[in-house]
Amino acid sequence: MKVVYTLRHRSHHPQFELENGALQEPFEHPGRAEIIRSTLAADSSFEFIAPDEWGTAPIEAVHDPGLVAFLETAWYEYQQVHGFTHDVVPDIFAMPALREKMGPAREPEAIGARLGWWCFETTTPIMHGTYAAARSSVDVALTAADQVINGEPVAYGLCRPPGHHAARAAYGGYCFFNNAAVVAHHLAESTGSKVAVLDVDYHHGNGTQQIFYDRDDVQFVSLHGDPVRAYPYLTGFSGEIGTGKGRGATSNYPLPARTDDERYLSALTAACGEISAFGPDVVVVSLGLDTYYDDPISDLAVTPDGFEQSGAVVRQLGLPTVVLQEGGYATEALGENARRWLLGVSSPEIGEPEPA
Ligand code: OKP
Ligand code: ZN
Repeated sequence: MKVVYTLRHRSHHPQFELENGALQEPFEHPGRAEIIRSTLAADSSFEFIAPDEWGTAPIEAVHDPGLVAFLETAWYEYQQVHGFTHDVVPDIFAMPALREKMGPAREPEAIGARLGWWCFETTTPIMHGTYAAARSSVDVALTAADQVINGEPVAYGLCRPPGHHAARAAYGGYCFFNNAAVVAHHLAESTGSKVAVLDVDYHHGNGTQQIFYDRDDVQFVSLHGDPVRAYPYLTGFSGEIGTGKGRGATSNYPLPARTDDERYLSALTAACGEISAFGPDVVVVSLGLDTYYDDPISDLAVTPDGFEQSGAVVRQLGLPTVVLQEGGYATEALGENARRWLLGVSSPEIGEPEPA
């Protein structure tokens, strides 16, 4: 299988995450992508290629150009005004409730306030190399999609930073640009095909869901920790099914804590049944491995065998498949968990029913 990777992800390396009112070691760090890279590199099933450069047009096809422009210059503007050398996070948020009865706000001019205009939470710091890394992550995703357009049955984009929380006009949740949404839109536009996005990250892919919520050419199907208890809390409920002509093209499977392989695979099989019914030409997988039983920020209970079987369930869709890395924070296990999922999705001998 082709693996698209670049070391440019390393220029985004948060010093901290501000969570629960405290600074803590970042869960989302360069070592995540590096352990996946080294684990796959040691297995001859995987062949590495570098990403092409795609520019900003495919990003601006799904994101507000103002978000792209902000992320391109935010660090430099912050330097000019404050001269700080540490990572920056917002200290004010543009809550619509603040201007209730007074009409909507406009984007502020002060850089500190602009941070809270474009960002929705505090665990996604910006530093010098953030924009370059986020752009490279999109390039990785689009290059993986290009492999599939050119006939590969499956390709893997080792994206970092992740993307599925990035909304049309807001970043957060470790995500800046929505790699899966950029790819799904690119596939739909450039090939005229119907696309399914299957999001198996522990956290609901609010950004991807939002971007396609009113569209009938891109389906969004997600399995995740129930937002009653799990980040991002505001989306991912089972009643969210799309709107307008997109009604029915969104499906959510909120899962209880400690969901094990058996129950996870049965939900995944149901989700894949909905994908087959939609009849897409290609599937994009947002591959979060934070459903792992030992993930430090999540509470499901999927094992490495469960990951391999999950990949096999997706392979049985029989569709060209673009797999994009999202979360997964049990760093030591992350490379092997990715390897097992990818072997499952690409190996005919895995997951076939036992001969009678
Ligand atoms: C990104 B991905 C909760 C803070 C959560 C952000 C988590 C982002 C997960 N107190 N911090 O979906 O793996
Ligand atoms: Zn996640």
